[in-house]
Amino acid sequence: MSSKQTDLVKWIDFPSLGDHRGSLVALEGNKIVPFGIKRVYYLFGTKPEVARGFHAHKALKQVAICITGKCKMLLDNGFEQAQVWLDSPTKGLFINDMIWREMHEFSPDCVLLVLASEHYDEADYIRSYTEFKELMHE
Ligand code: T46
Repeated sequence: MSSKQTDLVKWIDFPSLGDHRGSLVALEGNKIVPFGIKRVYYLFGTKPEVARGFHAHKALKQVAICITGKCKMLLDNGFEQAQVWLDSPTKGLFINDMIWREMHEFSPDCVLLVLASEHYDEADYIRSYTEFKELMHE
């Protein structure tokens, strides 16, 4: 394994604090979420035939959670790929830095919540797959 190659699929199981009224999941930075949370955003109104992502981040770490519905996440560390379904509000997918990601096959009801370790910074994006592969293999 190259020193740059990171594990692709890392799930975090969130405890569900349920009672007769329903369920509740609490997400705390630097506890169950393995970084301080600086930003939260969510995708909704997505379309099954419209894929998103197609980039990597130089430094950003994220946890993605499908609160409702489902979508397929493709992850690529420059050496291997994995595809997983995000389909549970009690499971988070940790996405490390320098991982290419694509989101496909959103269900019409999908709400994808993302917790991010940094504020938004377009300069942190690598939007060329060729450049990403070159960086991972140099
Ligand atoms: C990621 C996947 C899972 C902002 O202004 N602030 C933000 O915090 C974000 C995330 C986006 N934007 C702007 C940038 C674009 O003009 O919102 C627009 C859509 O963003 P983008 O095309 O990057 O969206 P996705 O769905 O391709 O990717 C997003 C995140 O950007 C990315 O970090 O990992 O969701």
